[in-house]
Amino acid sequence: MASTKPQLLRNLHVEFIRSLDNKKDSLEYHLTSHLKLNGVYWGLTALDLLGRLDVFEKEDVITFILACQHSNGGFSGNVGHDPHLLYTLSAVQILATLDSLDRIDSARVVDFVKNLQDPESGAFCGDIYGEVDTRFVYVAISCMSILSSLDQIDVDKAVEYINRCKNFDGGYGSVPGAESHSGQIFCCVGALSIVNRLDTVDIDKLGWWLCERQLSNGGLNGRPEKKEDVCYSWWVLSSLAMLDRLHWIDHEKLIEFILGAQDDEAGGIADRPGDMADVFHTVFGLAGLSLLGYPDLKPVDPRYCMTRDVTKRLGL
Ligand code: GRG
Ligand code: ZN
Repeated sequence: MASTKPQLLRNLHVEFIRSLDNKKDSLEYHLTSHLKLNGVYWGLTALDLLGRLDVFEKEDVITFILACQHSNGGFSGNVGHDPHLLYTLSAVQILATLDSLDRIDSARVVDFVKNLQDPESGAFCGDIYGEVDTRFVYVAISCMSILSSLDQIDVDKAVEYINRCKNFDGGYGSVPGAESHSGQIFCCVGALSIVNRLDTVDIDKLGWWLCERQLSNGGLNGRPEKKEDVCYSWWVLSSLAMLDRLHWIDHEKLIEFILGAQDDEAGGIADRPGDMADVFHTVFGLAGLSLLGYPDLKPVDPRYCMTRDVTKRLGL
């Protein structure tokens, strides 16, 4: 009997991403226009994983990115919005993926990032309004590493701050004392991995906590008692990959869960089977499948969420 196993709907996903820019009249387009730059990074990385970067008009993308840069060096999520660290990393990742980092004055970007570090605590704010979160430590470290400028920030202080966010269960939260969450764990483990300080992680305890995120339907949740969600196939798996504990997860069951969340008519991947697909869950579903060794996807770098092609070219 023929196998009924679901397959990756590669061409449909390419069409789904291609169509995102044509939906300018939709409510969804307007609700997400403030983070368009993030959306471009997710779509571009999904296409790179699929080996289909040709779908994007490179010069159009670069023109848009350059229009989002501000005089202080930071990037905003769309033209005319306020600059923020989150969009600054996406801009740098997009340009790195397009092999076009030489199109920006990276010294200005470095200045923007380094000015957001608190010299006392080592933490980073996301922007001038001062919200602090381990996401921003990761973003700053990833960005500086891609721009070969880690020496421009206080890495030891940043590591100290991350260690203050470590919990009794081996995980990390958004600020000291906050509950462990897989998204924040990716940020802390990713930052520590980039700066070669995984020696500060309680690897077996954290690896155990992370593999306990797999539920009986194969999907992963982000913390105990929560629902499974395809994006944790990235936040959890990439952390396990950096800790060299990827084999602690049931690969077959997770692959089946991710493939079951595909939209088999319009393409794209949703947070869980039956929900509406979006580009965020599409890229993290594909990146998760790549870590699981699914065929014909480019290898992804668990530290950066960019293909190994890109990080190798950068010498990372
Ligand atoms: C380059 C990949 C990459 C990332 C940049 C922004 C960032 C750095 C990382 C975000 C990490 C993070 C916090 C991810 C979690 C996102 C998410 C699904 C949040 C939902 O949280 P809750 O509490 O959901 O609403 P649960 O699943 O706990 O119910
Ligand atoms: Zn999600």
